[in-house]
Amino acid sequence: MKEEKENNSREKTIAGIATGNGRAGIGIIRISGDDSLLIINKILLKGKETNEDGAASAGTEIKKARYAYLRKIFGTDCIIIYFKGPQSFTGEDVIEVQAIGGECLLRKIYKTIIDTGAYPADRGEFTKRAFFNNKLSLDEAENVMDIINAESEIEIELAARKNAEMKMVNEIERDLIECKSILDALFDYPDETDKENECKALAEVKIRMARTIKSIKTLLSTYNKGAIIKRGINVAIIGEPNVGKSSLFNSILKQDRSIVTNEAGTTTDLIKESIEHKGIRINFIDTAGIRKGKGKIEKAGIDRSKKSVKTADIVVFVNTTNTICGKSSRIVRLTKRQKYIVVCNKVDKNPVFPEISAKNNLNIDRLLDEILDAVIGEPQRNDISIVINDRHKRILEDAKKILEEQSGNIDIIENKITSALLLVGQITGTEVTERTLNEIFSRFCLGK
Ligand SMILES: Nc1nc2c(ncn2[C@@H]2O[C@H](COP(=O)(O)OP(=O)(O)OP(=O)(O)O)[C@@H](O)[C@H]2O)c(=O)[nH]1
Ligand SMILES: [Mg+2]
Repeated sequence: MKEEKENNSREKTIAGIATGNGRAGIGIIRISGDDSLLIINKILLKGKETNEDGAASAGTEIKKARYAYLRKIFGTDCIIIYFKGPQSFTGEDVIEVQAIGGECLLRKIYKTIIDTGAYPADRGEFTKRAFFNNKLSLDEAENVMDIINAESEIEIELAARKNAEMKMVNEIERDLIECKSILDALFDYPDETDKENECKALAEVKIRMARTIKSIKTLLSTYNKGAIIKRGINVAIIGEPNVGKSSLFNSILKQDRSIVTNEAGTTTDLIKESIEHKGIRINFIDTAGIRKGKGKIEKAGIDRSKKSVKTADIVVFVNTTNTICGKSSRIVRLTKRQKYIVVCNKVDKNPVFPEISAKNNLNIDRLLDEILDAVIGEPQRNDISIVINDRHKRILEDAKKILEEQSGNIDIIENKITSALLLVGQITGTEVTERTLNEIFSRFCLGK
């Protein structure tokens, strides 16, 4: 790894637009590497010498680190800050140019920087350099990406609580290292090892391995919940025609999204929209009312309704009475392997069943709370301290598989522990390979 670090093309100075695409008040272009200062000053001085409208800037060079310099580039005000390495994000000399956040302007400044000697940064290259220069650990680098990609508040909270996961993984690594040294002592000093000592050592190793497997299982069990939180909870709204599915959908979204009429069979296709409730994304699907469909279009729509039940995390079954019989019980049967909530709509017409009125927005928030409770569980939701990502899941599954394989032979146990350690090191950063780094950093966007 050390060699890799040295062979890495770190001596190249790189540049990238660090802020997102689209229009914004400000945008930031970042330059990192030994030539950062030289490149920005060339651009600024070029304007001064020629006094042309090209890359024009009046004023002096950038000299002092951590000062905000107001300069003009292409006639627009920019604030330029120089971070002298290693006191910078990447650990190298960094220049940040804060400009007006127009895409065209940012690209024009970026292009000038490249033309003046910088190389376009690869995906995640700034963060990768920060990792190589020990500014970030591997999990902190992954965290940066999780926060960049977060789509709901809860994902940000989860990223902030990542150290709880790392604490557990570090304990696993420590246990495995301890196992390895116990076994190595047996190999290194065979003369001093009698049968009794060997049995004692093996028993200690087995206790630690069992503890490791238990911790791995605990970590793996957090994955599903985390995956649901990341992509949002998928909810299919189903029921007979005209019970008010689309009205409920619109009421939840607080917008007139689906067509609502008093004719049965109004909705013929799936309509999907998401909301955020208590920081968690919920993806709702309005569906065609289920009955013996009349025309081709309605039948195809009903097929889609049925399929959407299968992919949902929970189904909201809309009814207009609180008794489920006949046709409605057939629909409920569709959800037999699924979690479902029955809601009784149109209670404004029939106040005997105090449930939902899509028309009057009655109890909509209660329904949303019930969805969160049923899929994630209210107490757990406040207590989700660890959620592992895809990469960690794959590694831990492999490690668990290796450790769980039965074998009494010391050589094989030692091999298993070594393999498990190599895997766990891909999370903690002690055993990082080029492939791991590429996998992590290629998921970043450009400029990060
Ligand atoms: N009184 C009352 N009427 C409602 C309520 N919710 C929906 N409706 C009416 O019921 C009728 C059918 O509503 P939709 O939302 O189109 O019903 P749907 O289940 O989507 O119907 P399809 O798309 O045909 O399956 C409309 O006339 C709505 O105004 C409610 O809570 N109270
Ligand atoms: Mg409808």
